[in-house]
Amino acid sequence: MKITFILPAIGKKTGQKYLKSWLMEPLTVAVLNSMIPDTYEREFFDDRIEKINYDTKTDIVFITVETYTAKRAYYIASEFRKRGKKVVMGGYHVTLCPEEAVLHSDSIMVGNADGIISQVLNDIENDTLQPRYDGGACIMYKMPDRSIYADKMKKYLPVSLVETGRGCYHNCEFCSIAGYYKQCYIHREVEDIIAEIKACRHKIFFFVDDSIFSNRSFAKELFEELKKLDIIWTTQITLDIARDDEMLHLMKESGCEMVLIGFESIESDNLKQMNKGWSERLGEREKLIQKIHDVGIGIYASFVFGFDSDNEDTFKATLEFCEKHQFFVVAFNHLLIFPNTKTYESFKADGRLISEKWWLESGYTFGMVTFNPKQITSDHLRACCKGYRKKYFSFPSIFRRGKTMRKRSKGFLINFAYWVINIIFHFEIDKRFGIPIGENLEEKKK
Ligand code: B12
Ligand code: SF4
Repeated sequence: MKITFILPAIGKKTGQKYLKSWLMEPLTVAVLNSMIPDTYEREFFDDRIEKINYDTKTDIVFITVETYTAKRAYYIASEFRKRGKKVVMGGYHVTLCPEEAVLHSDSIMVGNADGIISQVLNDIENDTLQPRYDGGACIMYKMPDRSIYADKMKKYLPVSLVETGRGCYHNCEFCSIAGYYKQCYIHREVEDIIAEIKACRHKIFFFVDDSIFSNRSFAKELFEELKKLDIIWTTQITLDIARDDEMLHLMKESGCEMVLIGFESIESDNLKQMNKGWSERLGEREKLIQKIHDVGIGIYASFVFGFDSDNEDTFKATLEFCEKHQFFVVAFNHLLIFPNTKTYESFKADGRLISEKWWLESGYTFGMVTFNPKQITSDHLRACCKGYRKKYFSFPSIFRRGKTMRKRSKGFLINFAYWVINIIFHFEIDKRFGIPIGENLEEKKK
């Protein structure tokens, strides 16, 4: 029995390569691969870097689907199905939009595969594949099997992705994690995580968790163990962690050099609108940021624009805020209305969606705003996201921040990473905006 894994790409501009900053190792595939018994043959096509052989001899095709890759995933599925192959889909988009994914596959899996994949495999072997499986929220694997993409490692950024837990206790209305995990949080065993880290190739780690501090005693235990390893790491956090001095120092001592914080907005009304008012209630935002910087940890600050209080003044104020704090990097994204989130339902009910299924729309490109904002036009919102990103990633700003970075952390690797990442982001702004979703992926050279 042979399984073919596919990671579909978002899209690319004609003749151009896939966006470099998106080229991280596909942990999802390594995790799924680890759940397949040794007796199975397997292969993997990473649509971002190579052509898919639709004529490959295989018994079953496993496709992982995100909202941005759904259009491409459905195309790939149709090519395999035309050739008589069975297709199973899973992942974020399938979980959020099962009624759509089911139309394009022989079977779908909603939720995590960990506890249910063996049943799917049994059903495939017995020719009793069900149209839908529900894996719920769980995390049960020990060691992802990265051998599935060992031959492609050179194409990926030199960062190892490791998952320590899943889910998040918060319930921000625009967030797919909230839609998928419904405010639950689960984590792996510390000893399994440490064994995995030791087996990884790179010294820089991205813990892909959305909320590693949901269980603080687990986080502390993990960081104490990380201290014994010579690695540097980053993860996503919420600002409240900066209130815990002991935790902050432990993070730094264990190798944390940068954290990603979803500030989302500096406007209180926006935060209330997205049900992230709690982040403002923390108060002392400036003081907490300063504390993180003082221990020598950089911040990747992420903002979302397009909520009801936003206009160009919000962009100006946000840029000033970011320049003041000299963040490592920033993301100025427009609000993405992901399906099956509360934001989706409320914008739909108010008749503000320009397209209800933007992810499948022909002509939809990356950066296009798919709803009507209250205070500015959708085109203006898009132009501001691009324009203000350009200001932050202008060379004078990169140099200014580079000097501050050097004072904040003496580590060679993190300072080197600062320059590489900022320069990549500088050149990627024009490349990123306008990428046609699901297009140009059959080109010979990727
Ligand atoms: C690492 C990461 C990235 C990396 C690279 C990802 C990659 N594919 O290589 C970077 C930083 C580049 C990135 C970029 C982006 N990302 Co991202 N990313 C993540 C993150 C943090 C971890 C993904 C991961 O590895 N998870 C671990 C694996 C094991 O979990 P999993 O994928 O859920 O898989 C399990 C199940 O879903 C299921 N399953 C999955 N696939 C399949 C397939 C089959 C057949 C079966 C049976 C089961 C199954 O089984 C698995 C095991 O239980 C997630 C959030 C998260 N915590 O998951 C966001 C996330 C996936 N990203 C997201 C987004 C929006 C983006 C961007 C569009 C952001 C942007 N504006 O630029 C880009 C798009 C990049 C791209 N797709 O090429 C969203 C997607 C939302 C959605 N509705 O689709 C997420 C969920 C974040 C969020 N908070 O909303 N991302
Ligand atoms: S805190 Fe972050 S991961 Fe958690 S629900 Fe809010 S946006 Fe999503």
